[in-house]
Amino acid sequence: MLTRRIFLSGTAGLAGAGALASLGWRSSSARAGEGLPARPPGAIGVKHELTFTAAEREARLLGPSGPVSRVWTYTDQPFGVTRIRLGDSLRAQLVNTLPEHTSMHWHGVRVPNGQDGVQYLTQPPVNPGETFTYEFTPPDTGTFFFHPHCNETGQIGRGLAGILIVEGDEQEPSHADIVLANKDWRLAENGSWLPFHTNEGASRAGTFGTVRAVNGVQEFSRDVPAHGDVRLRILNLDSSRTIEVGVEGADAYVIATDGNPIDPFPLHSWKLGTAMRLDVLVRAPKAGRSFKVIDYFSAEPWTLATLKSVDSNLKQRPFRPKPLYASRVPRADLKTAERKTFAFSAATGASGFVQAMAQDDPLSKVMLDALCVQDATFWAINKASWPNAGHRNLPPPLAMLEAGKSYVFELMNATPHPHPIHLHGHMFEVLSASRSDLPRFLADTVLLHPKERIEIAFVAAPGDWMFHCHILEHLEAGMMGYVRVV
Ligand SMILES: [Cu+2]
Repeated sequence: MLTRRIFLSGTAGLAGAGALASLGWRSSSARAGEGLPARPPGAIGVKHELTFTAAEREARLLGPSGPVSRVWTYTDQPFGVTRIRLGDSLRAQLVNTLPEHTSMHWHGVRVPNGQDGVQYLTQPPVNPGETFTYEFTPPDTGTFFFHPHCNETGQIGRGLAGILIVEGDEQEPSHADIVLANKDWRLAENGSWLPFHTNEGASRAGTFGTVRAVNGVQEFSRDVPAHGDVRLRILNLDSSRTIEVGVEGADAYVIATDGNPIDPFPLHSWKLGTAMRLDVLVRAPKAGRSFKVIDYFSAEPWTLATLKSVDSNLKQRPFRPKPLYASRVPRADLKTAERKTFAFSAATGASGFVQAMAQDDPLSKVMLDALCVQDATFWAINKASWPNAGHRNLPPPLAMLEAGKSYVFELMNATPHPHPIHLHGHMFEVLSASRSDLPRFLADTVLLHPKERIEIAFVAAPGDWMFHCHILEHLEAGMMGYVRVV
């Protein structure tokens, strides 16, 4: 099942007493996640040898008595959860039994570039009948996921995504740890798939599903221990939909953004564009009561999950979440950081990618295929659109960076639509956002609102790293590029 450890034994309460502290934002001079406790020396890591078979499987997505749909998944169920601990290593074999090529991109995990799972850029496509083995030791704790990087609308649209949790960040164990993966299904009434890509959606805010779901089901609910501390790991795995997460019926604190620990602060609401995650700690109410996780971004508030308290041996006590152990992400030196500007806009028609690549550039030998992009181009980054099927070479990088050097990227949205912007292989600090009132936080994907300017800072790691909007139809229609770090 999708949860584990639903009832931990023992009654380890939170130490100390006192009224609910008002934590509020940290002052603007504080860095995201600074001042969190250091992690005690860890245990020796475990080696996990796992097999993920990308396959077509049957699922009743419209309910237990509904028709069968043919999902594409890595495991028996969509969005299977793999849990490891910090220091553990992963040897993950991808077996492709699908009718088209695929890969596994480890979203948010700071992997070596060769393990990043981007067809054509970091590895050859894994063709039908082939296997590919990924090997790495995740350097950070947190809530991550993995997915293919070509035909993302069609493959993720059918359910091809998995969740990776790296544990070891809790000073005090929570009493329940529940994954909530938001993803709509785009289904006809007979359970067959509707087109995942439409020009209408791709040129606007994306094509939306017809059936809302969390963890694959339409009304997700779960029992939790009364008065327990419930950790919710909320992932937005949808192709298009932005959600704005809140909790009703219980006190809730944000404890991590995209898996990165943050000084806990009360959750009012938090927007998650596609691919973004939020870890929340909720104090469950007394037995018989329930609390709800709500999406306020919908036309009407939408219940993502209902959590119902059942009898436990925990006592009522003050709720003051202890912060998670501090992040290990290297912090940019803002005094020496080099600034670069990226404008996200509609396609100009002028191709930024026609400049020829040097013959000896290894990428010039690599050809794109029609599976990675759609034939219509609507979007661009710095006036360059990711080439569609008519262009056989990868484009040149959007920027050349120096490994180990600090950068501030200024992201500017020149469109009337929000774009969740993702940089592979890094966690960056969100320094400022012109249209959002946000604390500083660490992230791998940031929601860039219409006409907004956002500054992010990071230390560059070597490799070719994709840099793109995570609305899947937007990246397939041009809003994608990469940076080269040498
Ligand atoms: Cu976009």
